[in-house]
Amino acid sequence: MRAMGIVCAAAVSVGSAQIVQQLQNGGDFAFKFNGADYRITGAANFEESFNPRPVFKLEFADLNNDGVALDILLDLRPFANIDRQVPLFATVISDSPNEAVIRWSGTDNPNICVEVSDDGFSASILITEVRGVLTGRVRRVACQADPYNTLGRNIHLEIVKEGGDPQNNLYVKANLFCVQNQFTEIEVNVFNLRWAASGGGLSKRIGNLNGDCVVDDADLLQVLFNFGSNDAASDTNGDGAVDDADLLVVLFNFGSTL
Ligand SMILES: [Ca+2]
Ligand SMILES: [Ca+2]
Ligand SMILES: [Ca+2]
Repeated sequence: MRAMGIVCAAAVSVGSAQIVQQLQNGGDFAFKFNGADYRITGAANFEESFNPRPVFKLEFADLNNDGVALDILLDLRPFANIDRQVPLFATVISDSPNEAVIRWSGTDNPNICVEVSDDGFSASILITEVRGVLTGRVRRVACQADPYNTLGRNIHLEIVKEGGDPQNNLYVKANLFCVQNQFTEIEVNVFNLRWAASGGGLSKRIGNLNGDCVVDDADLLQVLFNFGSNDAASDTNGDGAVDDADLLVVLFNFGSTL
């Protein structure tokens, strides 16, 4: 009877949690960049556009230790082939059981000389400053297949861009040819950002091994059939072994659904 009590409590807590907690529970999200425009001013002057990029997965972490584990490292490689990750820290603007608004923002001072190549622009530049802000509205949707086929589990949260350029932009300060003086300085303003994302779902960490919308006997059987092996798909805590710890994770969360 005691076990049943734990099972019921877990099932209720997932369904009624605030959206921010639900997004955090997923551990990561799929980010789709659909394009943007950018304006370069200073030592060079022109305007161009970024094309859409393939979907990539962004892991959540609490990088600034403020208790909100929704911070991300935005990889610049997909955008301009720049080997640098910019930390964007999450701020919760609003939160409820059905909808939340989250802002990711951060500043980075890499001081690295890189060869950038992108749609319409190619040069070596010294990047001195990167600033970014993304604002998204997170909405609860029916638990369903990940539309971007990236996370390896079903999702139940979609994230759409919230607000205009002030809430969604990227700024880069750099020097052409990696020579730092006033004659080589350029500023890059990225605007009209178009993006969308999806996340949430029930993660493997809480015992949803098959990636569907419930922790149930299918997950339990998967642990039992792989018990004693090192099957990564059945390893809830990622310690390389399928053992009683994983079995307990499934049992404690048994009945959790979205
Ligand atoms: Ca944080
Ligand atoms: Ca399942
Ligand atoms: Ca394990």
